[in-house]
Amino acid sequence: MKRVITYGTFDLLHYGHINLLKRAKQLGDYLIVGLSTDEFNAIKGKKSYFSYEERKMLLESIRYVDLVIPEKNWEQKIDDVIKYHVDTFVIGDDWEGKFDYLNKYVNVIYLKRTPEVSTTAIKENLKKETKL
Ligand code: C2G
Repeated sequence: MKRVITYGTFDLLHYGHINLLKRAKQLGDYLIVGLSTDEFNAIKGKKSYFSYEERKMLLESIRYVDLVIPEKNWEQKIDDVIKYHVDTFVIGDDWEGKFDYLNKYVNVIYLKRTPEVSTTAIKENLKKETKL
């Protein structure tokens, strides 16, 4: 069984996230998602609209996702890939190069981000519309 892992906040779930998760699952048979906790989001400088529990429930309802674990810090990835016997780490290419250190343990793959959609853009557009 080929196991794949990815990490993220996945707030205001949109088709860019789904495109990523779908392609991630195509790289193996079992997909683990390290979901950023609300506390780790604060460290990342993000405040998500949905709580960790709400974002976890959404992710667990996606057919491509087999397991959701909490992402609490930047340092846990090596332990995670060992603990969960992961073969491949995958993430969007906005992170290109940032996780090459994991190459010692797993395949590291950066997938093309889906252009034009982002949680930030959604929030900005909604703000604009409500101002009209
Ligand atoms: N993504 C994408 N296309 C978009 C938006 C996001 O492919 N239009 C991908 C990102 O590249 C990432 C995943 O969807 O692989 C989740 O995106 P975010 O929730 O923004 O994750 P991020 O805040 O980048 O957290 O330790 C890693 C971090 O937790 C990643």
